[in-house]
Amino acid sequence: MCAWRACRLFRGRTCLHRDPRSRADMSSSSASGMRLRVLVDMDGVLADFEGGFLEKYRARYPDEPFISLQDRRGFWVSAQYGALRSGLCEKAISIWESKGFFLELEPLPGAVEAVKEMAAMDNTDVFLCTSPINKYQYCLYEKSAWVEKHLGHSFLERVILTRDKTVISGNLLIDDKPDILGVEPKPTWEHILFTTCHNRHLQLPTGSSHRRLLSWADDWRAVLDSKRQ
Ligand code: DGP
Ligand code: MG
Repeated sequence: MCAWRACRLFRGRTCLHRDPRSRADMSSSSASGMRLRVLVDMDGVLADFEGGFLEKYRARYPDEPFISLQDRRGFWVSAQYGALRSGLCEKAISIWESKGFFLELEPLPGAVEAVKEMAAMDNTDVFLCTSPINKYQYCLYEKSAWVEKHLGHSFLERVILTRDKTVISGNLLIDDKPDILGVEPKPTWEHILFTTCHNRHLQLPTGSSHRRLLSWADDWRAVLDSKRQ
């Protein structure tokens, strides 16, 4: 089947666009009937948001106190900096609102390799599901540019930018944010908490069905397999 479909746009223009399901593994998917859809967060999971933030914060504000990665607690960086000293909340925000911040983030160890391997697996659809900051001037562009730079052009088909991940359907969501809330009270995905400096010490509620990945060296393949049963 042709990978390119013609579609008719408003005002009668016709364009060609690539069908994201037109991959070689489509035939094997129809045999098993079950495709696994994995949503993978970017900041704190693929891209080293915390490390990049700390480096740039210390360079721009060398005389201000800072919070080492070991001492980071809580998802919101600005909240912890604001509690440290008045005025630091705004200074923290100024870092990720700056040009180049998101594009220059380093990939976390093993992240690029893991996502590429995952995307090449049979019956597996990977999407990058990330929440942009509201100051969109640089962030929106740079998140896509980061994906192209580190994962390649084809992964641009896989980028989902949303402030509410609960409305996105999938089997798994690998994300470092402990509480992923939104308008959908029962998201379709199971949240796998990806461990990073701010959630490392967090005690997951007893009896909670929350599962963790400690890093990309952890057995993410087994997590995917557990959902294929
Ligand atoms: P995600 O990784 O998709 O959950 O995106 C969360 C975004 O929020 C990411 O760009 C990091 C950013 N972020 C981290 N701490 C703060 C904060 O204190 N305030 C704001 N506005 N954004 C933050
Ligand atoms: Mg994140």
